[in-house]
Amino acid sequence: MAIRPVLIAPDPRLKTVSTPVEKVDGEVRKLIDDMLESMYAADGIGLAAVQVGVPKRIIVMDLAQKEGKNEPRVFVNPVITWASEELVTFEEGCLSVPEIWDEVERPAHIRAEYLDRDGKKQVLKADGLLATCLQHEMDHLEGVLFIDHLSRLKRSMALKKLAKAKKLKETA
Ligand code: GNR
Ligand code: NI
Repeated sequence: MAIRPVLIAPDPRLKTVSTPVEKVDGEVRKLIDDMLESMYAADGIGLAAVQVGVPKRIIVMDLAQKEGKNEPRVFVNPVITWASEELVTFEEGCLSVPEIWDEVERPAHIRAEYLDRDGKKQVLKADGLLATCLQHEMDHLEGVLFIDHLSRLKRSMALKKLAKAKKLKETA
């Protein structure tokens, strides 16, 4: 297993639309394991493959990791089959948009279909943090970041803050 570095916005690779996985084989499982290790190392609760520079439709997640438990979840080729009209607002952050948190409104309840780590088809009904996080990760598969859901002013402030942090890092 290996920790892979997470791409930081405005890296253009984060805007790539990811392509479906044709077969969940050993190579894909190795990528999944690297993604889980990279997510845990970065203290995130989710990670899309494109965030480590691989534009494939793969997501890993562990919503329990803050509690020191291990409940890894894997979603390959996920599709949202239904989303509620009811919306909910969550304060979101992103490993690719460090140190920026803001409220995003999304459907409160969703149904999804995906392949698991064994390539087996699964269906899921989700709400709460799971629904929000899955939608956040599925946005990554379309090249969309949570700051793209904010007002233009807030998005440009976030991008300015990222550019400033990058500059500081380069001169450090
Ligand atoms: O670690 C993460 N926390 C988080 C909090 C609220 C809503 C979404 C997330 S996902 C984020 C990790 C990440 O960037 N995944 O793409
Ligand atoms: Ni993210």
